[in-house]
Amino acid sequence: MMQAARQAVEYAAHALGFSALGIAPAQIDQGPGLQNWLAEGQHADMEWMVRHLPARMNPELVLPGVRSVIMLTYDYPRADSRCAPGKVARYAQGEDYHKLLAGKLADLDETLSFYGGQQRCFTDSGPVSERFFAARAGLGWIGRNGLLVRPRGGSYCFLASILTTLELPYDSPMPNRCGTCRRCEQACPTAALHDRTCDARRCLSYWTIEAKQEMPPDIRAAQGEHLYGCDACQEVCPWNRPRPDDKPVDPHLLMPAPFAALSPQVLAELSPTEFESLFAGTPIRRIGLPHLQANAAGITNKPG
Ligand code: B12
Ligand code: SF4
Ligand code: SF4
Repeated sequence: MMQAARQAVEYAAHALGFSALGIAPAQIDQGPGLQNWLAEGQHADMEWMVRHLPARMNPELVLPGVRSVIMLTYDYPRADSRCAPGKVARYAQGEDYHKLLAGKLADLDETLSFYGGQQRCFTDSGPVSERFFAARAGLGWIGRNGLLVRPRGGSYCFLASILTTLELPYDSPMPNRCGTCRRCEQACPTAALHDRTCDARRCLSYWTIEAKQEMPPDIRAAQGEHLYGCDACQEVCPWNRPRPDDKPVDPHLLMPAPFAALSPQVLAELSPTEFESLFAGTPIRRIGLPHLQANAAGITNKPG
């Protein structure tokens, strides 16, 4: 019966465009990594991470009776589609993935309910250690850039999680294949990577997206062309090189042509109406116009 539930959810996930699925037991020691990271203040001002800690450490608090965590990957583009200066992280080039994946996860929830399961589904939105469970579910390993890296497909993917009360057949973790490579650590413009995670206080992704305060001068000096997010620690990863068997990605995640061509100078001068019409329904809208303008100004105001 539980093998049948696994087959059904795998089949449905594949049909919905997920690139892989793995399953881990829910009650499993996650180690001290997250607590230590928080205790050192590496979360900067993301205080919600502290509030989530008990639930992150104990999935039972998120879904009573939870037995399994189903982890899924959904691929986003490997190519940087901007033709104007100013880099936008690949994950944020198209539509908002939270909305795109929510409907698909609701379909998988329905499939599992048919087998008697109760579920809670998340993608980057809930108190679940998504990278930890993805690695434990055998989808890849945690690279020195802190991300889940897959032997086929590298790290350019979203993770989504389904907590379920069903006890499903589990997968085994795979060995770490970073070897002696340290390209990601060397490529990080702000030296934010240590011990297979990044220190948000130094990470350009944090400063260009999440931060509620002004970028400090040393980070501003290292901002380079980064307009929204940062892929520097992924661009250099050998596992992200294009492969002949790469499948086309969901067209909803591709960058619309008008945005691809807008220079940081033009973005810094956008009106609220123009901002809405360009970015409604995209991850970029979340940061709001003033933050995008500050990021754009940080690129254009650099001494030549
Ligand atoms: C907070 C957060 C951020 C913060 C903090 C970054 C960080 N260091 O985690 C900021 C805003 C900086 C950020 C940036 C980015 N993020 Co982010 N982020 C998150 C979020 C919400 C929580 C991550 C977290 O808890 N971090 C704290 C660390 C300590 O916890 P952890 O990474 O889960 O670490 C656990 C494991 O790694 C494990 N562990 C550590 N070492 C080892 C070793 C072994 C052997 C094992 C088994 C386990 C293990 O222990 C830890 C505790 O459980 C997750 C979604 C989620 N709910 O998980 C997305 C998430 C990690 N982010 C994601 C992405 C795409 C990014 C960016 C690439 C976006 C961009 N292009 O700008 C960058 C990459 C930065 C980087 N190199 O990490 C994806 C990653 C996809 C992938 N392939 O891994 C996620 C999963 C969102 C999603 N659902 O798709 N992010
Ligand atoms: S996202 Fe950029 S700043 Fe953050 S750890 Fe990776 S390379 Fe460094
Ligand atoms: S760049 Fe090298 S060290 Fe970093 S994640 Fe990729 S393989 Fe691992």
